[in-house]
Amino acid sequence: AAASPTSSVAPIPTVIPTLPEYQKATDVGNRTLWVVFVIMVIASAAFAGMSWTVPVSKRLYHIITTLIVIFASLSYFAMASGHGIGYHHVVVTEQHSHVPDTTKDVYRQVYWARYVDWSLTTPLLLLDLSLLAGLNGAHILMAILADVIMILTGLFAAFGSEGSPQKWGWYTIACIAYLVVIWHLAIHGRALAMQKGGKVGNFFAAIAGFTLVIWTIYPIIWGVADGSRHLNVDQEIIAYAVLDLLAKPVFGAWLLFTHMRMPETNVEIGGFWSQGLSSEG
Ligand code: RET
Repeated sequence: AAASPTSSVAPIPTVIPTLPEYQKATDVGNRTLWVVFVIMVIASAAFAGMSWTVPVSKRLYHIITTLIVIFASLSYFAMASGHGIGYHHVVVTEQHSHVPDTTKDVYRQVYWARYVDWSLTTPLLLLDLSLLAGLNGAHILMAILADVIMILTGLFAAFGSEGSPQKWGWYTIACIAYLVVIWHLAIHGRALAMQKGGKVGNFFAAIAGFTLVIWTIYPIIWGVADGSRHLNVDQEIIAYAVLDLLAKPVFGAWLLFTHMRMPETNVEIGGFWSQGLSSEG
């Protein structure tokens, strides 16, 4: 719709800016955040309570798993009370056939507190699974570092500009890091656990398979919510809430209850862990 150079009237701008749009959570999203906060607190108390039913030397999974839900409680408290939230700015151009194109500034909420949570809790979840499979220190370290790269590059993607390689570039890098995590746990870890044979092998295959499915939904939700804004902020909050409940309290309860009835899952860690300086039961 460009004005012709010989036209006597002032040229009509080809792009007309319109009012900015703010995409943020409503009461529905906010209430969801508070509900998940409460569930995470209950899970923290329950898992901590369970750890007192076993001697210190058998508490490693309890401690790791309790910390996972404590970190989740902290991040949900932050998000529900309005902390850890930023705005991502995008300029959206809307094309029209008979009138000039319009551009709109869109400001969408980014709950960055999630990434702080995930950068601490996903390594701890991997540690639980690594100990169960019997991975060695080198593999545990690589899996955890690849996981931290995945979360931090995911955070960069969330604030990446759309008209540049930033957003989907960082997203691709995060997905590659995720493949490294999958290789260590689902392929190498599974093979190791199966070598241990019997119950532990089967249990690892089941809980690692569950983890793989749940974790893989996160980048999909990210793509349709943060990435392409097909889900609004409330829907995004609900989707992550369901996943977080499955990945943390449900995963944790499954692990700890199975550990209780299956002594073969014990981690043999001597010295510093179970005795320390003053030896205690
Ligand atoms: C992002 C976006 C970039 C690409 C990938 C992602 C993966 C995230 C995962 C998160 C898992 C979170 C868990 C939380 C526990 O409650 C960062 C979404 C691959 C796998 C298990």
